[in-house]
Amino acid sequence: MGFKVAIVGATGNVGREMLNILEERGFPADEVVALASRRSQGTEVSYGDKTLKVKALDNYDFSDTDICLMSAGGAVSKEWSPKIGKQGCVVIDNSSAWRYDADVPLIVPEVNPDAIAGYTKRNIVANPNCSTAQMLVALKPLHDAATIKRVVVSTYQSVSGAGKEGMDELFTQTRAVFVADPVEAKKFTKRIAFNVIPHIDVFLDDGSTKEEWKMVAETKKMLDPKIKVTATCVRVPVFIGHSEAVNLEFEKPITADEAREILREAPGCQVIDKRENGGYITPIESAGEDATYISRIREDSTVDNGLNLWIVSDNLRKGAALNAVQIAELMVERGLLKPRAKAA
Ligand code: 11C
Repeated sequence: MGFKVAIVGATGNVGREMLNILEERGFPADEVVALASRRSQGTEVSYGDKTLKVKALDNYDFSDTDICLMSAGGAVSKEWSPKIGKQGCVVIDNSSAWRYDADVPLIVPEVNPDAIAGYTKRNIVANPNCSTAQMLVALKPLHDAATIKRVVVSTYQSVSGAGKEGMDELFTQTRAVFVADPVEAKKFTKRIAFNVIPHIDVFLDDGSTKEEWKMVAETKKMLDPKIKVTATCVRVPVFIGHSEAVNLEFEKPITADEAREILREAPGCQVIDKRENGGYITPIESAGEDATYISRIREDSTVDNGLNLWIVSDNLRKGAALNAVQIAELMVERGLLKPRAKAA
């Protein structure tokens, strides 16, 4: 007997990708249910060669559902995840609502799989922010080898991180520029077409943004609370794929060649690092792929034991939907989930 899986937010960018990935990876689901707000009730979404009709979240009974993959934003998750968890259904939540709660594990399976055991307190597991997830897939094996002291990261984040509206805005503005129509900014604070915007999520009192703060807090929770992290997060006119320029300072010496060899063997990582024209990854090539790609691995001689990396991944997959499905797979592998049928 397989599992009954519900996807909340099934009509969004990440929800649709969750359905694709469950099917592609052959997740042992007997039944998959697509849920969303009443507004989307009846919308059709694809799950492999099946078409699912979206049902309304607010009158769905979770008592015979085993796993809920939730990607409906923080407010919906705050309200619904505890109620769903109390019905015995494990919630794997893609929002930031529960990530920093001490009773909720925040998991990237390649980084901190053992922390999954903590899910029992609330029946909720949190999925990290996309920028943190891909960075830590690459940093974990290097931290194990030489102990990272400090991370300086600048991100180049695609518009799909801001949802379908973000993608539509890049498309519409680009077309408007070409046909000399007025360019309107709605989703983003400034024009994104042919521009970059150093602002993602809200501003905090210290001048950083919440997106930057998330990279700090989530790295400390998942990898090591002793690591110092400073981040600058920037939106760029790319549809899919987040890129990151990362500077690392280690406690112990590590050469670029050693780092390259470690990353070649590391789970989830793919090294593309030829020092020639085009011998590196760009976000376009990462779209639709599962790997976290690492290029431009080189020593930084301006600090002791310094390295620079370029890290790219599909933000909708490893940064969101794939990681959520991998968490569900981890729970199945560890025998933490057992299919349950509705009591007769
Ligand atoms: C972006 N990283 O690119 C964000 C999207 O905390 O899960 C994901 C926000 C989050 O805009």
